[in-house]
This record gives sequence, C-alpha cells and structure tokens, in this order.
Amino acid sequence: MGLSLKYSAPNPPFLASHPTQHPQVILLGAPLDCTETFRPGTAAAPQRIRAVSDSIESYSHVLDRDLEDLRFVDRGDLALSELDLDAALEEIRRATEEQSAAGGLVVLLGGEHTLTLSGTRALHARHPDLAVLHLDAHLDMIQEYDGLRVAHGTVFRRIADELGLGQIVQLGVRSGTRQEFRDATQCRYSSPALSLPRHIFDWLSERPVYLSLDIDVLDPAHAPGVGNPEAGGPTFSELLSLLYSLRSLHVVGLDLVEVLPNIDHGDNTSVAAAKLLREMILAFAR
Ligand SMILES: [Mn+2]
Repeated sequence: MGLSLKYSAPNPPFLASHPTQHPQVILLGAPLDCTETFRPGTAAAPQRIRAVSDSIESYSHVLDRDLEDLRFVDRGDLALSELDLDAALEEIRRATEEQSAAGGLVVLLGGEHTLTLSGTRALHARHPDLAVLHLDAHLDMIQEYDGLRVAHGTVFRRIADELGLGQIVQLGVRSGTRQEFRDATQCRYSSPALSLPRHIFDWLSERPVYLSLDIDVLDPAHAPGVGNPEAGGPTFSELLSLLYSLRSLHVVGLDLVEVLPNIDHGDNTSVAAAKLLREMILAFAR
C-alpha cells in the first residue's frame, strides 16, 4: 500500500481523451510483453494505437455518441519494462483497482493477453459475481506452457482458477488442444461463433461483465498484425455487430490485447484496434 503508480505521459494521447474530473472512462496502457510464444513486439501496441487513433473520427455514427462528449482520460502507459512478469501483473492489477475505485470504466490497452488476469483480479475483488466475456481465436486454457503457469496461453485457466469456469463465456474460439476444448465445455458458454444464445445473454445481463478482446479473434485478413494468426475468423463488421448487441450489458472493465505493430500491414490492425476501442468506449461508458 502507498506505493505510487508510475505512468509515462501519453504522447500523443488516445483520440479525444482529455484530463477530467470524475472520469467515466479511464484508458491505461499496459505494454506487457513477457511470455509471447511465437513472435514478440506487442509492448509497442499501446503507443502505436494511440498514434493512429487520430486518423479516425471521435464520433460513432452507429451509436450516435462522440468521445468528445465523455469524461474520458488517457493515463498513459504503466512502466512495466523493468519488471518481471509477476511484478508487472501486480502493477497492472493495482493500477486497475486504483483507477476503478471511483466507478469509471477501466480500459486496459495491451500488451499480451496475460494482463487480463490482472484486470479480472482487480474487478473480481470489487464485484464478486464478475463474469468474463472472452473474445479470442484461442481458448488460452492450457494448464502450463513450457513450465509457465502464467502465460498468454494459460491465462483463462488461471482466471478460471480464481473465478470458476462457470463465470466465463468465450466467443470466436477456434483453436486449442483437445484437452482445452474438453475443459471449455465446463465454461458457462464456449463457441467458435460470434453470437450469444438468449439464455447466455440474459445471464450476462444479470451481473457485472469484464470484456476481454484479443484482436486475433478477427480473421487475419482483417487483423494481420498479431502474434498468432488463426485463419477462419469473423470479419471486422461481424465483430462490431456483436459488440453493438452487447450495449445493454453492465461492462465494468475491458481490455484489448495482442496487437503486434512490427508485423502489421499499413497499420491496418492498429487502426482497427483504435476503432474497436472507440466503439467499445462509446457503447459501454456510463
Ligand atoms: Mn488469441
């Protein structure tokens, strides 16, 4: 307790964010890049996504809301580069806890998917009935990877250890081991499709939700700049349609992870991420 958080000033900040009292939405960059298995580089994502966010409008025609009308602040990136994985995860958890204290929506911008464990830890402490909606090409539910219990391929197994498999809903998942797919049947719901059955939507409607969006849930044609591309995914428009359909849910925290700028094509993945962030913020800000 009492340790001060270390942020670097965002330069530039995310589109239309601004210093404000009592923010409705708080963006936190979490450039975590410790356990990538195939190719690293996701630590550069928060700054790249901010840099390209200026290329899109702050107004959403579909939602008829504008980021400029929200109390929306970008706190910059957490200083994680000197920390080992455990210390970095604790720093992200503590920052999420601190920033969510006043009730605003905390948006974590990764970074590798492992950071979701920090976001759900912080918000589960505040909301014991927290549900996690996981959008991803990958189940991320192996027990251990190369001897690591905490890594981006095991993160939903660790979240399940803490919240229970019954609190997890997964959509878009189309890649995993046989054991992962067996384990996923114990989740509240798990499907390669990007749609929710009515009873699962109703269940989510009755509790606070943490939304975790791995950009690789998209087909690689729509998001080429990712560490582990998995063909056979949905289009950008299909993902947006799903997100719009979730608008009535009480989302208390969300993250967008796994953008890999150093192998992106023409910044398409970073720009797509910026647009997804805009739409999620406008959809879920209260
Ligand atoms: Mn993934």
